[in-house]
Amino acid sequence: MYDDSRTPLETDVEMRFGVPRRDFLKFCAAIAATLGLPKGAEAEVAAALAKKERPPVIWLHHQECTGCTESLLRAEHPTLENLILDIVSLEYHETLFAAAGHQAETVRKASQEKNKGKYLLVVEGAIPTKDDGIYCKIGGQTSLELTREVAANAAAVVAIGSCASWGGMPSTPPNPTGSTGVGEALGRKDVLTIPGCPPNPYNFLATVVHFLTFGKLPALDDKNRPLFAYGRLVHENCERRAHFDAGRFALEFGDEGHRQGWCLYKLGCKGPETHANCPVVLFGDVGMQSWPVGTGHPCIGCTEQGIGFAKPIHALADLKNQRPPVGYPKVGDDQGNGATLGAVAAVSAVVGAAAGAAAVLTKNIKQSEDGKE
Ligand code: FSX
Ligand code: SF4
Ligand code: F3S
Repeated sequence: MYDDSRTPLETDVEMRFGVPRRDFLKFCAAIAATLGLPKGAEAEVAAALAKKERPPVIWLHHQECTGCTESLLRAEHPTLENLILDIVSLEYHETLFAAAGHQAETVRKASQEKNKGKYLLVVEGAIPTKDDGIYCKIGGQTSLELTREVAANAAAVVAIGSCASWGGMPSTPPNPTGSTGVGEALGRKDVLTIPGCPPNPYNFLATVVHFLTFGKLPALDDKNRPLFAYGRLVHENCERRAHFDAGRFALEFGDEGHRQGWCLYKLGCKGPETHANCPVVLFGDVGMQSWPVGTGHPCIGCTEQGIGFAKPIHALADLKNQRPPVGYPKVGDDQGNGATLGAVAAVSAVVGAAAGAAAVLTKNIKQSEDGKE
């Protein structure tokens, strides 16, 4: 039945985004929540997204696997094509462009000229700097030359993924091409970073939405990561945290503890020293366990420079947080067995602490370097 209660703006939004108004508002609410905005801010987000002006974006690729773009393609709310067509104006993207060769480069140059000082430069992949950067060339220019040229007139530069943020996988020793991140390659301290291999697409979407809604980039930490996404350790929000606090660890892949969903700390989980919102935001919109630890794999610290791709996968994490969360997450089976595993784990934590077990478990615990507990 035709719904004539909608305003022209709302009808316009439905037509532009190709989704029902209710889904559009749900997306705005989810993004507002990801950004940590107060209740009611979703209306501001919706109003900003409904505006017709779309910021021009030039997206460059260098040394990488294209997983960053792939993870964005897997974001469902909205899908990338909605994002491209309706939230930003994607002027140049090597993977998604239909054009190639001189045609593509001409479009990029024209956009740089037309949108001088107004476009957003998004960089995916590390930049080789050794031997004048000859190890990666696009359209006859080295990555270094191309990025310098496009960055010169950009309103802001965003490094998406760990490769672009600090070098990531391509920069692992012996780093034969001298790979590094965008900020270091350009000698700039103002490059916003969204690390992760791949990064969570919602963190990128939320950053763009923040830019559109408030006209500025979100608050950043000392590594230029948005605080809304990287302000907390993975360990602080992990669904297995109750097991950690109770001292229940998987000791081998496939052992009883692993199959029961116990803590992966002793298998090398780097959640206790890695800042990211993976357990809260999840990946791929496929269900409650769509993140590394949820699938039974230890966090490798992919968002954290000096941890991901640097520290051996089996090495134990440096614990930065010794306090249990205020409320314990519910863990596992509550199919009529009385107490849930989470409740059992919580009780065990108290008993364990009373018995002095916690002191053994947290022997190497130290305060976080940044002063947070
Ligand atoms: Fe790097 Fe992105 Fe890892 Fe891959 O392109 S952060 S290798 S997921 O794709 O840059
Ligand atoms: Fe979760 Fe890893 Fe922390 Fe265990 S060590 S609670 S698996 S983040
Ligand atoms: Fe990366 Fe760890 Fe999240 S490996 S994706 S930071 S859980």
